[in-house]
Amino acid sequence: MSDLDRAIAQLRACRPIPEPQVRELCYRARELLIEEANVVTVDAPVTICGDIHGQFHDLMELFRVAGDVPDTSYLFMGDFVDRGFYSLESFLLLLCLKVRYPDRITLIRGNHESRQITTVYGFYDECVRKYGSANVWRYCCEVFDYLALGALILGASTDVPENRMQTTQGGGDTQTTLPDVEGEIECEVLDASGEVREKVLRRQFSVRPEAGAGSRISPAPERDVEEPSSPTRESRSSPGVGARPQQPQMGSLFKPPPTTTGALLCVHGGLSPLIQNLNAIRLLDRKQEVPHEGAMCDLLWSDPDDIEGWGLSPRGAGFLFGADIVRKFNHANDLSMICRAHQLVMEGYKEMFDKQIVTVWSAPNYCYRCGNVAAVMEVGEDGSNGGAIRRVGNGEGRREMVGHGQEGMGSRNVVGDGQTNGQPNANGNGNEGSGAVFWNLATPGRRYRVFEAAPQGTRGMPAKKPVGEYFL
Ligand SMILES: [Mn+2]
Repeated sequence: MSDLDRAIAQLRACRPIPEPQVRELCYRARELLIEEANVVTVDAPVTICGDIHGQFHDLMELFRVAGDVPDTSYLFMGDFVDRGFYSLESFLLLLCLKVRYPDRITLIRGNHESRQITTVYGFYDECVRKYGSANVWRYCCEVFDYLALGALILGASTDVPENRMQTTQGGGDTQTTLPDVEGEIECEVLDASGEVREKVLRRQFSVRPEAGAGSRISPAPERDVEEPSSPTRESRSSPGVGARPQQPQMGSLFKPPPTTTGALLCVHGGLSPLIQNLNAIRLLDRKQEVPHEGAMCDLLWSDPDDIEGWGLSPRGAGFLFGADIVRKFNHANDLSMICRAHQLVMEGYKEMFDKQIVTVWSAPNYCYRCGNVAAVMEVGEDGSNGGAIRRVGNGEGRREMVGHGQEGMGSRNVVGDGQTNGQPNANGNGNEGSGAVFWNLATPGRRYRVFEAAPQGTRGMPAKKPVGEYFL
């Protein structure tokens, strides 16, 4: 057994490793992370996780529910530390796994991976308490500076991913019986035991079991409830999920939903008014403490909100951004979805803006008192390879369709090199005037696994009340 495997075993038991080992680990982690781009590329299939906040036992529950590293490939969207009482063990375990299985786990930076924030919200105190000095905190902060700012998931499928964590209890299929439904499943929600809680068909129905009364099939809402309705917005919105089924009509504004999905951008917080494309993120000098303002700060601090355009954030850092900003950014960068964390959501995940952005939250019963459930999001791999858009996110509005004829051409305004398809959309080349219609890409097939806080033994109970405002 290597030293690293020994350290992993020790940390899995929630026992801190000695200071010289932390020093060595952080050194090796930095060597690895320095090679990563600001926006690291990750291939589907992958399981995407939100905030952990030092809730070590809940991180173990996450691995139990969604699979262990390296069997499952993971992407953690930051905020590993602060608030919970095991920031040290949580972060060091994730870091060990990163060094041990660099291609199976991706860590990106959250706003708490910062000297200033950890000094206020618990991680600094925890290190001093557990080691008697701030050395380990200092080593960890040096690693924070090297974490990537975002990740781009490529090769995602429009199908719900293969379920690798089937329940086996009862020796057979214990999946909740949902009525047979026709159509492609876009999204599926499972509980911690692997029972299907809800299935969403592409554009049509949401199906969920109801205790005692059998299953209920209900039409999906015309649009997400979060999105304010206005004629302008309606005409600009994606013809995808939530719209009424439309027959293919060449030349019409109302097209069938796109059959291909683009890349997914993962960041901790959200977008920035200073960032119009992914290359702008790639050009940042990230190897520093999180600045108080600017593009790097915004990516880690911003939140989506039901506003138009940009707004001031009540957090005092980053911005609020509306559906129009997200739609335009996703279109310009060939993204099918933005995944982010950073905000507590009671259901563990929340899709907004016609499913163009999702918040994933992975700290159940946040701060040991919020009563929320947590979730991870699984994205599958596009095995079909048909019509997949492989070159994405280059920020130049360039798109390629591979291996699709009429159907692909009709499904959105896809043109190789700046020609328009006789349809009123600028091909991402800047002239998005008042008549522009955005045909955004199909959302990826996805599965949310929802889980509750791990049972807390005496070790797991908080020793004191967490401090500060909940939304940080
Ligand atoms: Mn955060």
